[in-house]
Amino acid sequence: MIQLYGHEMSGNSYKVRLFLELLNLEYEWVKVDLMKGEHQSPEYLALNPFGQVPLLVDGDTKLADAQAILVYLARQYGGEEWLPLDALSLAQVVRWLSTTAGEVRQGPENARLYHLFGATSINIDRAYQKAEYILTQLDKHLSTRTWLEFERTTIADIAIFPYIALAPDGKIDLASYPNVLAWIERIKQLPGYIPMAGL
Ligand SMILES: N[C@@H](CCC(=O)N[C@@H](CS)C(=O)NCC(=O)O)C(=O)O
Repeated sequence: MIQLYGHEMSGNSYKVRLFLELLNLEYEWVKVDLMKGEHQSPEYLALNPFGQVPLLVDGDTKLADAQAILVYLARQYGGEEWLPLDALSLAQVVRWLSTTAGEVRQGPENARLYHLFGATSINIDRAYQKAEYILTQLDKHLSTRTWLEFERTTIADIAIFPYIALAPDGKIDLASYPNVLAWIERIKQLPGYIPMAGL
C-alpha cells in the first residue's frame, strides 16, 4: 500500500493527502513529528536526505517533494485528466507547480511560518509584499476562469490551493480577493475533499 510520510500542520503534506483522497486511493499516513525533530533522525534521513516532509513510498518507488509527488500520482493513477502531456498543456500546469515553489512559498507560506511557527528569520514585510503580488495575480487570472487551467481541475489547483487558502494563518486577509475566495470554495466542494487545521 502507498505510504505518505507527513505532518498534519504541513501544507505540503496536506496537498498530497488531499490528492490521494481526490483520486480515491488507499494509503497509510505515517506521521513524522517535525516538532520533535523526527525528520532529522537517521532513519528518516535514510528515506529522504533532505529531511523534509512529504515523502511518498509506493512499492519500490520513494519520492520526496510535494510537487514531484503530485506529478507521479497524476500520471500513475489519474490518467490524462490531472496532468495532460501535450507540450503546451504540460507547460501550463508546470508553470503553477513552479509558482507554488516560488511566489507562493515566498509569500503566504512564509507569512504562515512566521506567525504560526515563530520563524523569525523570515522577513515578514517581504513575505506580505510577495503575498499581495501573487494574490493579486491569482485573483486577476481567476476572474475569467473556474480553475487555474483548462476549465477543469488539474494538479495546478491542488499544488496552489493549500498555502493560498491557509493565508489567514499568516495574518493575510483574503477578503480583497473575491475570485480567489470563490475558487477556494469550489475546491472545497470537490468529491473526496478533506480539510486540514486552518481550512
Ligand atoms: N520542496 C518541498 C518542501 C517541503 C517542505 O518545506 N517541508 C516542510 C514542511 S511543509 C519541512 O519538512 N520542514 C522541515 C525542515 O525543512 O526542516 C516540497 O514541496 O515538498
